[in-house]
Amino acid sequence: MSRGGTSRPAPQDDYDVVVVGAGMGGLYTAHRVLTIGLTVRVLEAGAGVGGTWYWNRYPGARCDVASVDYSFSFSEELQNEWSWKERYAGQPELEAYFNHVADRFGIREHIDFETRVESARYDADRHRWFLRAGDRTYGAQFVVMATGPLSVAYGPTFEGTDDFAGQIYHSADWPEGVDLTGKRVGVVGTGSTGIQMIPLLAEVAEHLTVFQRTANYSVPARNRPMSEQEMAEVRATYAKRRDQARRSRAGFPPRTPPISENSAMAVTEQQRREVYELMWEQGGGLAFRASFSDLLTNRKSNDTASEFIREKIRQVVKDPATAETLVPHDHPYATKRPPVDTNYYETFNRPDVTLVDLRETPIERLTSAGVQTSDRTYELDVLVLATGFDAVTGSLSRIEVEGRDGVVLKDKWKDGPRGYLGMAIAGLPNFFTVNGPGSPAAFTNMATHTEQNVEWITDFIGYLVEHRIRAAEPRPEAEDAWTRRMREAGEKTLYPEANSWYVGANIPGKPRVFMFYVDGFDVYSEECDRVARSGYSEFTIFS
Ligand code: NA7
Repeated sequence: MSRGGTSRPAPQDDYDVVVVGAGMGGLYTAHRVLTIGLTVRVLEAGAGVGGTWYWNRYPGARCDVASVDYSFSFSEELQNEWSWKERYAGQPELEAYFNHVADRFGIREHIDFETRVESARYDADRHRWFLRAGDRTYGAQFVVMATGPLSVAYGPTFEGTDDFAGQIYHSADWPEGVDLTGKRVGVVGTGSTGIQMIPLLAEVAEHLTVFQRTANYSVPARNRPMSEQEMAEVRATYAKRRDQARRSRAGFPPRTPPISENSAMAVTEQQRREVYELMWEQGGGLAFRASFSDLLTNRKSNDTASEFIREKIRQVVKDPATAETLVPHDHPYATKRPPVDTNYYETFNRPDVTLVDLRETPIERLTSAGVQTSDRTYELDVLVLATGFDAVTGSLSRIEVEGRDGVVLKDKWKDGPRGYLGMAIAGLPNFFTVNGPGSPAAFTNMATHTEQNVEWITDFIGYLVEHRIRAAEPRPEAEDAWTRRMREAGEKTLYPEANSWYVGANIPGKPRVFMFYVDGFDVYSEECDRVARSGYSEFTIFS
C-alpha cells in the first residue's frame, strides 16, 4: 500500500482522510467524507463512539443544551426517527444516540477503536500525513482532528496521593459499576461537573464532603421528561428551527420569550428582576446568560445578574455561613462556563453534607485516611476529582504534530494557540481541526457549531480533490489576522477576568490567552462562507 519514497515507514493503512476521534465531530466528518466518495479511517482512543459522552459517565452527567437542539440536523430521517426522552439528555441517552448514528450511517466499520494517536508527521515530498498509533502507522492525504475541546482530564497531583488508602476517581474516567452507597465520599471541584454530581452523590454516600476552591454561579436546569407530543411539535418545525440556529449568534433557535436585545441597564430594576425571575423559572444556564445583551461586556449589567444569583443562594441555603461560602465573589457571572443544576444549593441543607472552603483551609496533602487541609483531616473512602480538563489545546498538544519544514505544533503554540478560523493551521498542510482554538465552539451550541465546522472542512477537502490540488494551508498573514481578531474580541469582554479553562488558567503553567472567537457564530460562519466562496483565497496552495 506504500506510495513509494523512503523518508517515512510504509503505512499499514492508507486512506484519503484520517479522522482522529469518534465523537460528534469525528462521526459526522467520516459520514461526509464517505458521501463524497473518499476513503476514511477514524482512530478512536476509547472502546466506543460518543467522545465526551463516551468518557464522562459520572453520576448526573448531562448536556446543558436542550436535546432537540444538541443533535445532528444533517439527516431529516434521523431527526424524525429519534425521540429524546428528556429536555436535557443524560450521558446514557447521548451515548445511545451516537451509537445509533454510527450504525445507521455505516460509520462503525470505518473506526479503529482503542487506537490512541501518538504522533502525526507530514511528508512534504509526498504531501501525505503519517499517523502513528502504537505499532500501527496510518497514511493519509488529509487529517481531521476531531479530538474535542474537553477531552484531556486534568487532575491535580496532591502530595501524598499514593498514601491514600481509598479510591480516587476522576469524573471523566469513571469506572463501570462504582457503588458509593454508604461510603464517605469527598469531591474536589465545583464546576459544571461537580455541580451536576454533588446532589446525586449526597443521596447515596454516608457522608459527602465538598472541597470548594471557587464558589460558582449555578442556575436551575429544570430538566423534565419530553412527551411524544412535544417531540411531534418540534419535528413539525425542525427545518425552520435548524435554519434559524445556523444563522443565529450562538447556534440556538429563537427562544421564547425572545432573547433580549436590551442592555440590562436600559430597563428598570423591576423589569430586570422580572426577566431574571422568568429565566430562573424556565431554567438553563445558557439561556440565563442571554437574559440581556450585555451581561458579558458591561460590568454594571453583569453585577445585576451576579447579585440576583447570590440572593437566590442565600434564600435556598439555610445556614448563613455555608451560604456565604457558596456565594461567588471573585469573578463576574458566566465568565466561567455557567453551570446548571438540579438541587445543588439545596444539597447543602442536608446534615450529611459538609462544605470545605479551600480558600480558608487549603488542601495540604492526602494521607492514608483522607484529605488533610490546613486545619484538619477529612476521613474518606473515596475521593472524586471533578477538576476539569486541559481544554481546547490539550488533546492536540499531546500528539506530536510535525508539519512542513519542521513546524512543530507544540512549539508553535507555546505562547498560546494560533490558527485560522479554528480549523486550519499555517505550516500544517491538509490538517484540520474541528472546534479548534479560535473558533466560537464553547460559546455556541456545540452541535450546530460542529456541523458547520465539519461541513466547511469536508467541502474544502472535496474542493481540493476535485481541483487536483495536493495540499493547502492558511497563509501566515491570514492566521495572524484571525488570531488577533479573535483575541481582541475576547479582550473586549469580561471573560478574561476569571481563572477559567476558557483562558487556560485552570492548568498550572499553561499560557493565559483567550482561546475562542466570541463575536458571534453568525459572523464567524459568514466569514467561513466568504473564504470558501473566494476559492479559499486565504490559503497557500501546493499543486
Ligand atoms: P471546570 O469547570 O474546569 O471545574 C473544575 C473545578 O475543579 C473548579 O471548581 C476548580 O476550582 C476545581 N479545581 C481544579 N483544580 C483544583 C485544585 N487543585 N484544588 C481544588 N480545586 C480545584 O471543569 P468541569 O469538569 O466542571 O467542567 C468543564 C466543562 O465541561 C464545563 O465548563 C462544561 O462546558 C462541560 P477553580 O474554579 O479553578 O478554583
